[in-house]
Amino acid sequence: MEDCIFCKIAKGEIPSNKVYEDETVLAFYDLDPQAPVHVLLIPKEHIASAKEITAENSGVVAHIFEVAAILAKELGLENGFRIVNNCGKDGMQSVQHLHFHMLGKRVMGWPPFPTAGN
Ligand code: DGP
Repeated sequence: MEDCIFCKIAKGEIPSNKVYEDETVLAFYDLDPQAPVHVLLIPKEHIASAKEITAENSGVVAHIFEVAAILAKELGLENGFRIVNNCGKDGMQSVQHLHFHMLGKRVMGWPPFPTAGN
């Protein structure tokens, strides 16, 4: 999709520090890491958010989790990791292209939750 930063990264139009790539999935380091290991996993196909996952496109989500398991071995996350998806405005999603944060080597309390205000 035009003007989508992660589509541009998927096409190689914007550089990224890649850790995994195949025909449908790309994984690269987050430029604003919130953990000692912070990788983003994205479908190359433009899916705007988790709200747009359907029976037709959900296969790539399963594949993303297979890739996460591969990366866990490669990146030394044998003690575990967190997978986080922020969806929509209330979910504090800032890039409108489906992505999963993979956080390793211990981080607690991210993402921050807004206070209820009451
Ligand atoms: P979210 O808030 O869940 O939409 O997270 C978007 C993440 O994307 C955020 O942690 C920063 C990261 N990010 C944004 N632009 C770029 C970029 O151009 N390159 C890389 N590597 N990461 C980016």
